[in-house]
Amino acid sequence: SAAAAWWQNAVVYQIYPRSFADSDADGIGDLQGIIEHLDHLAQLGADVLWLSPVYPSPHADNGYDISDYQGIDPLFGTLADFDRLLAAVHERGMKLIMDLVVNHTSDEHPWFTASRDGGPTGPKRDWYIWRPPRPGVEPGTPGAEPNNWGSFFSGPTWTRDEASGEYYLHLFARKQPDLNWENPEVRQAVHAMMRWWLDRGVDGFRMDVINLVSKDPALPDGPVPPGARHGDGSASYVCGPRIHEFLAEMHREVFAGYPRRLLTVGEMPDVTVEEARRFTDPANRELDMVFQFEHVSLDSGPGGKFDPRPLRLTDLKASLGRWQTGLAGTGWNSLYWNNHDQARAVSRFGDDSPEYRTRSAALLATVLHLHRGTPYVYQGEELGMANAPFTAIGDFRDIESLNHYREQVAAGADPEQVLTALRARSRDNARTPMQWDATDHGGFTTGTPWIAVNPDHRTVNAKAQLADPGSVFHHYRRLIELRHTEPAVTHGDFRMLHPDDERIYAFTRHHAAGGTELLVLANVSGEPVETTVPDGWAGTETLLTNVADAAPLTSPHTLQPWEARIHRRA
Ligand code: TEU
Repeated sequence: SAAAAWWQNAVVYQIYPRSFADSDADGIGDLQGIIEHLDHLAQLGADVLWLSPVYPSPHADNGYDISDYQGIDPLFGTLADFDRLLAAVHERGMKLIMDLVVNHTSDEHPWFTASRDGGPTGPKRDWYIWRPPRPGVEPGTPGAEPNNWGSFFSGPTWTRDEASGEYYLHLFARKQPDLNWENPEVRQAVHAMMRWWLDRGVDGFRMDVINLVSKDPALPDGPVPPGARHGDGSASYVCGPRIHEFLAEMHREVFAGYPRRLLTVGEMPDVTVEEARRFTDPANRELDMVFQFEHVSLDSGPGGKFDPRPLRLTDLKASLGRWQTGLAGTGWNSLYWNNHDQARAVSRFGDDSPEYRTRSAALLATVLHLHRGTPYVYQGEELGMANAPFTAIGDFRDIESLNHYREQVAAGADPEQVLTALRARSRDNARTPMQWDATDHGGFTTGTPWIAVNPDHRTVNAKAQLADPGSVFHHYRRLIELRHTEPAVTHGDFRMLHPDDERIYAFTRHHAAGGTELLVLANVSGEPVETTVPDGWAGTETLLTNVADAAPLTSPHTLQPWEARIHRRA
């Protein structure tokens, strides 16, 4: 196996710039705001900053719709500000990775306007995916789309261009046309743009929906799930026919040209563990790691993410355990509960009531960070930030949430029921501003924030938590420190214990080379739970707990509500 890479021992902190820190009072976060708060990341011990998109964009999807890959949106600052940020990150011994969004561009990107306005025979037509209407159906009417696929953001994946009468494909919003990766000129342009950022000094990329870029050119209709309005085209584009070829080519054309070791992580909806092993096997020279979605899909019903169901702990353990085993010795896992697309972990998997909020947030962190892989912390997660108390549809900003609401209500759904699902699952839960202090708007802005700050910032904020050794922040800091000092956290073999227990999450990490073994025990419930403890662990050293008065480990042992503890033995 290849020598250990620096990112195996690293923790990545994700910043969603729009919601992190606003330095110029326009209500939207910016690069200068990030620079002013870099010490927060350094105090936490983060090794890498992943920056969600900061490129020029019409912001139909908050920057995931890019109109210029080689610039900075004036909302966020300038290229000079970016260079200052990168230097400030490097001065602190951290690294910075960019968000690479190349499944699609904005419809305002010059590539797309040229493709559209040049018409069917224009030189850039083939940079995007254009098709004539379905024969036999009146063009422009529902059903005339080239196929039946539904978009991730509601409605069909096709929008008609009036001038030519043809349709372009967009797996996401109509303002996010998909690039045609079959065209080698498109791939070359993407590679050149990536080299431009790497030459500027960035340390790698997080690659947006990168497993969707290779489509079966036949674009066949997909099956229509019961009750759904559109077909599911995923069989034609999830890890499509040429995906491994495209990523190996990107590795050759881009990454291989840099002597320094980069970090590349591919975001991959619906990726299987078998595919992930192939993507992340260093021998294949594709990617370092992927973001998989299995563990954040277990609490959804047949209707998808807006059809929430209670999570069974046994399902979560079976899933994460399979990913641990599946990539062991070959690939590498990314570990996350949260990002800018997911509801807040403490509200979704923990207990955000005043009684157990701190403890359950710290438990979730303990369990995640002690799995084998690279942990990702999403801004505010290290404070135990919770879902927002959204009341009306006017409180939401996200295109996915707004489109879903509009579509469901138009189809006759009860608006209150749709809102209930949005409150649990809307991406806006993750996008309320960072809570820096107890002042108005949480110290995020002195202007009017683009989305309301969670009113709980009066008690839940970075300033208060830095001053409190029992805070969620300091628990994350200690977990990161443990990863940096105890090799078993990074390298130990993972073994799940008690797989059938609905309340206990327990596993060991055995590091033969270091002669150490770790035991993680967590009570994922609000009741005390007695659990058996494997032989030889009673009385061992407690490395870290989330309770003030942790009793020495006995066998059996009764864990307090939401208690988590890490033990070590030689
Ligand atoms: O997300 C891709 C994705 O599949 C989902 O997480 C998606 O955001 C949605 O929640 C599906 O229900 C990536 C980005 O992370 C997301 O912010 C973008 O909106 C999307 O791609 C398009 O670029």
